[in-house]
Amino acid sequence: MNELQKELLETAELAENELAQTQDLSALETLRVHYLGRKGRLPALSAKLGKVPAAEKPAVGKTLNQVKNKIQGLFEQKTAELQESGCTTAPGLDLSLPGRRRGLGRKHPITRVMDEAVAIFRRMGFIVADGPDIEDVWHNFDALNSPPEHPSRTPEDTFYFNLQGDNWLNPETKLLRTQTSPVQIRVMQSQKPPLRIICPGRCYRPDTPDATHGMSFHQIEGLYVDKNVSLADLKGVLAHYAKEMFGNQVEVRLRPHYFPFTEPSVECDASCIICAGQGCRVCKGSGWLEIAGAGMVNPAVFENVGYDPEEYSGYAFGMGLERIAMIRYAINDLRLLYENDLRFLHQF
Ligand code: 2U9
Repeated sequence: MNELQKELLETAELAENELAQTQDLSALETLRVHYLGRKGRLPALSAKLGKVPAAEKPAVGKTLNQVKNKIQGLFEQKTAELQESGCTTAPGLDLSLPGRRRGLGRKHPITRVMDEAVAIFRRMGFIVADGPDIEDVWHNFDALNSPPEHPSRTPEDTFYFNLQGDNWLNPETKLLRTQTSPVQIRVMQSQKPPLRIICPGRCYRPDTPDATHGMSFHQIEGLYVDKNVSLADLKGVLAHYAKEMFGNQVEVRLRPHYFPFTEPSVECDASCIICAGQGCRVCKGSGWLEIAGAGMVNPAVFENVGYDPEEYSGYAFGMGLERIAMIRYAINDLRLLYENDLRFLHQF
């Protein structure tokens, strides 16, 4: 058999194999150009016919025609096949399949705890107030009676913008708020008592992240200012909040503490919801869980915003929401809340 004849038969076989594997019209067209196009494989082989010895020409010419017809026939057949099956695009796309369902979203555990706490305080007559995450030193520290030497004000414990020398002591320097208290300062500057507000929101502190610390956290702070407000009013509100949030059997206790913005200051514990006060791993054997810091607004704070401390008194409290979510949903590592792993978040 002549060399060209062999080549022609090999080409026919190759084309047949490749066609069998083709699943869509655009790939088929690419293949057609490769074999039958003007600069394709068959025209190239046809050109070689001129150099075949005269005696062999008739036989080789016949094979050439047979191969050309076969390949053309195969292409026509495959084109019809693909058009009929409606498969005009990539393989694996079945247009008759139903669409993909969008997964139902849900609230992040922190958002759930925040919404719930807000709802509890709203039922007690508190109004939600909002303010900027980027604050200045005056609203975040000075107005709250925080002394310049307080360690929480150093750049180790607060995120400052454009830090230069000791400009973090300048009242105008910008920072990321370390608590939501500056919102209360702004509300007091723009409104007269009586005032009953809560300030939920994100706060920032440069901690090294671990199981119980991140670089930001969420808080709800509350403030009530009126005539003749007492620590008993504060305890009543915190007790009612604890019962609503953790269950009716929960008791609260206040322990003395110190904050610059409140005087006297307390920390508020709720009886442990895991062991009902008996002592367990979660409450470290004490039977109590710390749920908030609080106190009577320091008269110096009232003076800073232009309220008369002789006429008005008030209480304030603050609580971290991550801690509540961790107790509530038995989460042992805070970082799980911020990794955006839907396998984790979909459980709540
Ligand atoms: C004004 C006056 C006083 C808000 C308060 C706390 C006590 C407190 C912490 C709880 C856990 C912060 O999230 S936490 O780390 N907060 O202990 N916060 S009293 O006092 C105010 C607020 C505004 C004008």
